Formats: sequence, structure tokens, C-alpha cells
Amino acid sequence: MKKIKIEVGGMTCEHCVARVNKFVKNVNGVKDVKTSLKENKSYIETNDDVSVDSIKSAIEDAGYKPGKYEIG
Ligand SMILES: [Cu+2]
Repeated sequence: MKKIKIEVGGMTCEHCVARVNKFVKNVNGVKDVKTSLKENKSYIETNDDVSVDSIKSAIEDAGYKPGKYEIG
């Protein structure tokens, strides 16, 4: 299990949060996603083989901007 914390730019309301959660959850191997509008961050739990790039792509596909991230 891996934990990824990543900044998400461009969210303005809870609909944005729901959209980010939906797109990130669709990535293979993602177990849980919690996104905070206040912090502009997503907290993601994944299988070990999930790459940060696949998470970034999902955020971009949702229409938002992935930023700095931490793994651990
Ligand atoms: Cu919104």
C-alpha cells in the first residue's frame, strides 16, 4: 500500500472535488481518494505498483492541475 498526497490546482467547489475523486478512483490500483477543497490537495491510497504519473494524468483528464506531491 502506498500513500500519495498531491496538490490539485483549479478546484473551486465541491463539484470539482467530486470530479477529481471520480477520475482518480478510476485509475487501476487506487483504493481510496479524499480530496480537500480547503487544502487544494488529494490524499490517495494505492497499490504499490501505481505510478504518480497515472494519478497526475487522471487529475489533468478531470480538468485540473496536479502540483507538488509526497509519497509515504
Ligand atoms: Cu467546482
